[in-house]
Amino acid sequence: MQTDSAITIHRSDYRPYPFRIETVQLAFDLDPAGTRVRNTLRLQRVPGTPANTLLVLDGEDIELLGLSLDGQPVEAARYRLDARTLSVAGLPESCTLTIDSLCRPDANTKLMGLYVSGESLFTQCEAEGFRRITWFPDRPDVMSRYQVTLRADKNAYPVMLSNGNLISSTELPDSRHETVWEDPFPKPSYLFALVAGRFACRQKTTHTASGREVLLQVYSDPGSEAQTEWALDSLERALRWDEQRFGLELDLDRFMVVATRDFNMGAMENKGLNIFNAAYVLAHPDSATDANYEAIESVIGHEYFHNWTGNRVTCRDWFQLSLKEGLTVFRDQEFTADMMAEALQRREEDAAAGSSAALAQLRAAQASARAVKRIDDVIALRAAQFPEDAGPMAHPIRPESYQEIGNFYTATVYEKGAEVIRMQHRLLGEAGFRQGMDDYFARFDGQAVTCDDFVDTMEAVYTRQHPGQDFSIFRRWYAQAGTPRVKVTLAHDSATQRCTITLQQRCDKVGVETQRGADYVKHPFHIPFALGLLAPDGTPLPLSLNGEQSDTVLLELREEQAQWHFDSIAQRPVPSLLRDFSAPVIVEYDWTDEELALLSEHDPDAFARWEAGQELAAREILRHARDMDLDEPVTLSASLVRAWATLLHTPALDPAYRARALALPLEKTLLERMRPMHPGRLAAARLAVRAELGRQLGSLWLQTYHENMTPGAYSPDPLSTGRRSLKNLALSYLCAPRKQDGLSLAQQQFQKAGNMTDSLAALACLVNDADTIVAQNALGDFYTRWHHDPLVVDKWFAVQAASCNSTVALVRKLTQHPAFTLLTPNRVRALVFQFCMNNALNFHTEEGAGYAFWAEQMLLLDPVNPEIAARLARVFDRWSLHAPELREKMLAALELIAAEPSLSRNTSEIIQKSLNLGALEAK
Ligand code: B3K
Ligand code: ZN
Repeated sequence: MQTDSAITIHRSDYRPYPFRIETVQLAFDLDPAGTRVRNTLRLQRVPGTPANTLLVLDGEDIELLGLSLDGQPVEAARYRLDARTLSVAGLPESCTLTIDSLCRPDANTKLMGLYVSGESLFTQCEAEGFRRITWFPDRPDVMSRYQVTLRADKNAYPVMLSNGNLISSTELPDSRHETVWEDPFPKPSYLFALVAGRFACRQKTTHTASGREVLLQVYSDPGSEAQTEWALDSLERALRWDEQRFGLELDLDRFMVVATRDFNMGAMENKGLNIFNAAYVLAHPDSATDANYEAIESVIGHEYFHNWTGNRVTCRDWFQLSLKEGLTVFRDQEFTADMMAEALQRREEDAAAGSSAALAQLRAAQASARAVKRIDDVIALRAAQFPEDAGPMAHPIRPESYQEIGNFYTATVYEKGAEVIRMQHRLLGEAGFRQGMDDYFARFDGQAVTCDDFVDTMEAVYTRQHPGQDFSIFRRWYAQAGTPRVKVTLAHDSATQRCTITLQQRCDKVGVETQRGADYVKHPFHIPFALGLLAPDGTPLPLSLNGEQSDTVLLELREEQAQWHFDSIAQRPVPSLLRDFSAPVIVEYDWTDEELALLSEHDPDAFARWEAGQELAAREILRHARDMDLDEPVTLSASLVRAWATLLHTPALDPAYRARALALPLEKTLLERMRPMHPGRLAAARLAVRAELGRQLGSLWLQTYHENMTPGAYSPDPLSTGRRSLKNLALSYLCAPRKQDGLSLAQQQFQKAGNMTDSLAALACLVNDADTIVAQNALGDFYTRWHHDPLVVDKWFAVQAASCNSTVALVRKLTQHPAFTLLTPNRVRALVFQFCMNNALNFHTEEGAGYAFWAEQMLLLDPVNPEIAARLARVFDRWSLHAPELREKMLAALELIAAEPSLSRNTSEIIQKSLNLGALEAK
């Protein structure tokens, strides 16, 4: 493994940049084989900085063609060039530096900097891609005003876009043309963008709250214009929502979204010119699923919201990444929840005119809409972030150190970061939080700031609300890693009718914390813990806390342990814990199965109600994974079957909610509770439980399937998507026992489906549970119909890669398919990631063929696209906790990669951390 690049950067290393760069002028002569860039910087030494201070600019994989200072070439003795920096000495206090350079977009497979996708040119600069375009202080606290001139062949690149406003558009000789763009807002280099190529554009004009006319545009491949309506509508909804919920208006005259097929992440919030992975822009009912529609709205919202939380107020350094990401994820989560509620509100009129059953359904959906969104977010957090927070990459939401910042766009920074914001929202209340946000913008607009700056503004509001209290303990969420565990003890005294709740927290050292020595002590967190109590018959009990009465109380745990008393409680109650998932913690409480069944039927908190049923299922699956002879049929506990039957029998519950309640917990979440870990066994146990629930409750599933049809034209509204999700869940249970009646239903649905959600759900059932020939025919038909649409071809790869019938041989063969390429991250994710990360049953086999396949793909992928390779490397984060027969083969695969001499900095950091921590844990 290369060691020279293993430099660790620490948060405490931060030093302000010694120069200001007021303006940047960039002129591009665009050509995929060699693009020339002229970069003209207006520089000013920061007052008080020594006159001999070197100017150090970042640059990578670019060729220097010329360097001049105030119009004169800089002599060689005055500058130094190495593989990562250009340093210039002896600069006057203020000057103009001009740098000419060359980059090769068509050789750029990393998709960072300027690159080619299809026939077009795109950029991606966050976090450190701008330095692959030109030399610059490529750090977020250097903010400048940009003017950008783009020149290219007019036939090949009829559209040329950059940030801000279009200043001019000029024809040039030799069928070339030029556009000039100016961004009126100072920005860091990571928000720079350009796009050039041939595009279709869907657009509309609208007015901001203050009455300014703005142009909204969505650009995509020619021919895909029928698929951008939802994205453009979503953009307008996002604009409206930010005005209404946060009082934040669009600050530019135009806002552009451009879709590309080749993109490392979901999308990028470049000022006024968002660049998107096509998967989060393009949608048509025939080819996109309900999940795609929801994701598009959410990602469009996320990037749009960054315009304030990220762009207007940005990060001082990359350790502060969660300042913008956690906050913006919180905002996009709220946006989705509000959009669901609003869409249901709009249905009121239709429903009022219809039957009382329709109205009842609508009421049920309205009652649980926010809980459904909350459940989905918590499922994702537990599957991705909890394991991360217990493994070698564990880090606080504000990391202390990194080798490669690209590795820190993590579930922790994003999703746990959003939870930390949500806790502040819960502690302050909606009005208090809004006040805090208003103060944040009033104080920091136009600046590059820290997480502490954000918490300061929230703390000021909290202290006004709760005199004498502050966020000094709360701030530990930013500094300490790991998922705290909260152990709950309930004592009841029937003589005094008093119930006492004790909360006790602990959080082990994780990740880099384990290497900080014995004198590094972790301190208790400030945990807002929402609690309710149910009488043994399921009735919610009124509780009083701080003089207020309510069914739910918010306990604020700040010490290692604290106690609360509740009086007038006649019988020992059943506790409903961590309602609405009020903090990102793990609850420890020994409910009996009967108590869980009671909560699953009666808990008025929709989240805790869902949680109770999930815990019943989790216990069942874990028990089988541990004890079961995998060849024998499973026997299910009566409580689980009864709970599932009750949920199926309760049509008054919203279908979307029931779909979540009746689904089984994810393997990734359950695996954290299994020692030693044996993902394959766990997957087999989960499948067996699903099949048995399918068999025992067959007629109820069938009835549910038929009751939740969605006739008529496709609509991605929450009522229809909820019904489809329940119907398709029922179908998967019906197919799980591999009986003909279920499979015939799947075949029928596959043949007649009027939308991709139903088509893909049926295909998945056939691929997983039908005979090979039936499955192959369905896959063949699907490919024939959709081979021209890359996003659907991704689905075709993914459904095979994730199938319980898949094998290493099959997946390896699919890597030879003409449609497979390592150059397109979506394709790699659809096949290689799906298999290695989402197919525990066939990836984690004892003979180790899956691990050999992983190593083979790592070695191919790392030189092509290190950012994506490093994500794949994380498959073995938890290697040392696995059963010995798996662990040894995982270690061998990791060591094989570690031995590669020219490994990227990205992958090297992941592998090294994994090996280091694993070695400690294995001791
Ligand atoms: N801010 C981008 C992150 C891109 C980083 C890629 N290395 C996406 C987002 O969170 O909106
Ligand atoms: Zn973001």
